[in-house]
Amino acid sequence: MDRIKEHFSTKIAPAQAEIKAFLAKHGEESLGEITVAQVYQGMRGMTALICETSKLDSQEGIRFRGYSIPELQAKLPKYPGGSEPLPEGLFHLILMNEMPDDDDVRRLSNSWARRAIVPQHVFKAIDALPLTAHPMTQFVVGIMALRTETEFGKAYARGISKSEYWEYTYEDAMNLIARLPRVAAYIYRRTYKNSDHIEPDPKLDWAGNFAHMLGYDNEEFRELMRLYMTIHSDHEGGNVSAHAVHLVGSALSDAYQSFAAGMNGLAGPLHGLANQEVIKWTLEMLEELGTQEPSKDQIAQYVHQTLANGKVVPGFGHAVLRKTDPRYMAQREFAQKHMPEDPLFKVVSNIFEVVPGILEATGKVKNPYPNVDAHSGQLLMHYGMVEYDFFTVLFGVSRSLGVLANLIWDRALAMPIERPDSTTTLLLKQKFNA
Ligand code: HAX
Repeated sequence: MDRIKEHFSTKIAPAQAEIKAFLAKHGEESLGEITVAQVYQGMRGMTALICETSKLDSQEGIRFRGYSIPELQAKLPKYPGGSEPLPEGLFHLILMNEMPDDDDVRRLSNSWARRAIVPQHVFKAIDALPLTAHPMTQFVVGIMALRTETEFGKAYARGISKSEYWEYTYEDAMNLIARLPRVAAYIYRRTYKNSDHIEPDPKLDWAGNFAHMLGYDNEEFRELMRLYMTIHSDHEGGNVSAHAVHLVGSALSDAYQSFAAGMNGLAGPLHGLANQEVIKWTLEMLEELGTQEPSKDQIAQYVHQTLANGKVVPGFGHAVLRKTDPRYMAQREFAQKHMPEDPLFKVVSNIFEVVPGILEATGKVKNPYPNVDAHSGQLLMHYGMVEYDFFTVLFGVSRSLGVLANLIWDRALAMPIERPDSTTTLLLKQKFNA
């Protein structure tokens, strides 16, 4: 057993015992009532899942194992000479519930570099798709093609004890995390760079190597990738991608199958695809207004037009958050530090000032403030990554850290198959004599 796995294995029995004792004492207590509206309206605010790795507060935003993003930026290990947190550290923190040191992070970088070999048939499966296939479609095909490597699937077919499930899930999760940057970079280079592929550099960290394989080898872009991969990783358990992975995994579908399900959820425009929609909407606005420096009045007019056309303003609003997303602020600070004069950053800043007031005035948008997706595209565009259809794939690579850490815990804690109850309008009306 490798050292990381061995370290994780020591966490399982105490966590199981803690939950068992808690359930024995408080298992029958109520967490509150479920209203009819909640059942019809996306289960909003209904506590129905356990996610140990992170927790979202509507006012404050995300905390990973109790740490806010600014705290992570201060405390997580950095690449030598760098100032952004390393995603390896984030993964260690959320999986182990322990702040990592430099050795922990180096061990993870090395483990993922060792595991990063992608079989040729994965590239062939992607190559079978037309270049017009959306990068998220190519990504999901790549993930499913990787599934030939499933350790869990093979072990289950052989016949293993329930107590061993986590071990094979751990192997699949670690292999998948290690291989995703290669698959994602392959899709990028194939689709936009004439299949001029770049070999990995195993001496680099996970995110730095990803930047390198994408073809962006300057240190600032690597730093952006480290930050990006850290802050997009996990957003508690109920968002579409996290919940989809947990749900599908609960049927003992393996990490590849579960993660592919989550990525199909991330590919929806109300979720992760919003990061491409934001930049598309912004560029369309600039084109329609015929200027790269629109005034706040011009932006306001365009926002009103978007709403009048029955569309959402991408990058704004959230199902849980009721304040500006700290992930947005972390990206804004990166822009202020590295590219304060970037014209597109100025447009994004003006949108940030204009949109909340307009959305608030509609009287129906519960959160008028920007979410994580309102800023990421501008940062990528600044470094020349202009192919915005690809942006959700970057989000997906990062999201693997959170959802797969959770999947390992799901199997370690022997979480059962998920099967909530459903009802019908007729039954509800009968229940309330309506
Ligand atoms: N622009 C226009 N209208 C919006 C809006 C926005 N940005 N956000 C919410 N609304 C509308 C909703 O469409 C809804 O309208 P109807 O009553 O006519 O159906 C109404 O306001 C109430 O919605 P809500 O309760 O405030 O929001 P929800 O919890 O239902 O939805 C969404 C949350 C994020 C899906 C929503 O705010 C939205 O569509 N935002 C734009 C898309 C986006 O940025 N998505 C990314 C979210 C973050 C994320 O997951 N990233 O991956």
